[in-house]
Amino acid sequence: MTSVITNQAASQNKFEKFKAEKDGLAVKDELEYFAQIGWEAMDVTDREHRLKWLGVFFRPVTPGKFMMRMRMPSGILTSQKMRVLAEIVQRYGEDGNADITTRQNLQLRGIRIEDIPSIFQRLKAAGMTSVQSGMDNVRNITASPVAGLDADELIDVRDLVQQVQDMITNKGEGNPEFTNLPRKFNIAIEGGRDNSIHAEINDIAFIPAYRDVAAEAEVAHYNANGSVNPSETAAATEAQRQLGFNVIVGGFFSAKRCEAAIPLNAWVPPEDVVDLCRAILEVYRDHGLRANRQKARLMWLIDEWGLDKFRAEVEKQLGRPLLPAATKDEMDWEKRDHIGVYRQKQPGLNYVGLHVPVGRLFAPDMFELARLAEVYGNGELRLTVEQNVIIPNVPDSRLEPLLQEPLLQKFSIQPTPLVRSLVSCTGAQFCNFALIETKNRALALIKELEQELELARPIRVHWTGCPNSCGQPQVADIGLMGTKARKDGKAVDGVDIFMGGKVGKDAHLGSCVMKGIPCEDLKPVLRDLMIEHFGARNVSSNG
Ligand code: SRM
Ligand code: SF4
Repeated sequence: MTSVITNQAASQNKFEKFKAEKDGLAVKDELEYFAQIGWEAMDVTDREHRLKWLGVFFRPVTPGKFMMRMRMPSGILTSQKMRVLAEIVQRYGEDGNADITTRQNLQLRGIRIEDIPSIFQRLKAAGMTSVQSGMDNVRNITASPVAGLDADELIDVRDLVQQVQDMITNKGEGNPEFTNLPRKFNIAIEGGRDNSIHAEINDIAFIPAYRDVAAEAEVAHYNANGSVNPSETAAATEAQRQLGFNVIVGGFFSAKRCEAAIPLNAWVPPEDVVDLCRAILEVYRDHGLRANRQKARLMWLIDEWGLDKFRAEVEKQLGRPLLPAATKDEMDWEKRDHIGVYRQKQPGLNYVGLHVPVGRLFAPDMFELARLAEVYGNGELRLTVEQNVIIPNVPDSRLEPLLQEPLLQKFSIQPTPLVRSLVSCTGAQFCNFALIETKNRALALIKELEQELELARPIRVHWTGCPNSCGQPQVADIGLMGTKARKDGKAVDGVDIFMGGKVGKDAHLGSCVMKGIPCEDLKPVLRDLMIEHFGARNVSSNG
């Protein structure tokens, strides 16, 4: 079934026009042809837009060297998969690298169009896909990076995440049912207690919550009889509580507007997650606003309709009523960053979180990570939304030798406190939306600050190169958003500063507190903020 676009205004938007002319996914059958004619001869819309439906991104900053965005459900991959990806980027020498993204994913760089058909074959053989990872599609589905390992988790969501991805992408082959959404769409499924997925910034997020079956039975009985029969209530409490998810919807960041997700007032058992995702996506696909791309994310539809109508339409699409949300959810921990060594729920096993500075990997790092995962763990690797990597399933007896491995000098389990929590989007090195360079600048500046400050605790600094907010400055202790500032009458690289972001339990978004700080003047500003708000001290003032 192809999508039904009911919004009449759709025809006004150039993106809607080219999607209506030819579905993005159609370029899948033309890859051999593109490889033959080369990137310069390709139709511009195919090259710069439709290829993103396959996860292949033309980079105007590095013409001819494409970026490939994978899908990594729950951020999980195997050593074999990592090796295949390493071999791909290795081919491109200095141009090739890979970034761990803020959605627990990998993006490969340096890719030539002539290699794409064979790369796709290799990805398929290795059980990987990059399909529908860009443009008006559902992005990588995030989950706790320690799903299935964490002794305190409530629901192991790995299977669910895979099922949702399979439904949306037709098991990675591509699914035209969901290739013409009004805009991008983010889904996250949390099974743990610490909101490791930033639930609040997703279009749909599932949050663990207990439905109080006993209380519901009591209310139902009271409604039917006007009184409560103690013996029946006692029987109902037998079943006690049922574990499932509360659902929140509409969270997003864009240059125009940023919103935290709001409760849908719905609780679902795990077995209904796939169906509910499908129903919400269908409602969004068929009724989402399409006239103006700045007003097309799910929250704009919820605004237009009101939450009650939106919920009712979702129920209609689902074909059954939704239960109301549980009164409280179980996200009651501070957020963990998973860096370091931690015991797993499986006796005698540990997971080891390695810090990857600003998420940047090169082919030798990727081969080494694959080797370490095989030699010390069970070959599995996990990625985090903080752009780091976890080696799980390391037996106690293998821990010490793992910690002695040379790669752990580069990817430390004990990074210094500011570097530890640094996150950065791609920035001007590869992204044409960027107003400033981010990753290298972020790392250099934070290292300088570490020389000058003593820190009481990690401070989460997020950099993002433009107002699109891929680096999530609104969730940071200190968020830095690229802009053009003025200094001595000239336009220079600058940032707007965000503060007040809270992650984990009771998460909420930070807001802009200072505008247009030139990057060359940023260090003292950050130093003062860290001293004033986060208990940092000047190294020189110690004695
Ligand atoms: Fe993003 C567009 C990179 C996470 C909001 N994002 C882009 C593009 C594709 C623009 C482009 O074509 O150059 C960037 C690719 C640059 C490159 O070469 O790497 C880009 N976004 C990224 C990544 C790689 C940042 C990173 O370094 O980690 C993240 C990839 C995640 C993934 O694996 O899929 C990434 N982007 C995000 C997030 C964070 C999140 O999802 O938690 C957001 C904010 C949350 C949200 O979407 O609500 C985000 N990206 C955007 C937007 C603004 C969306 C909007 O509604 O206006 C754009 C621009 C757009 O879509 O028009 C954008
Ligand atoms: Fe590019 Fe802007 Fe996203 Fe950074 S925030 S990756 S500069 S679009």
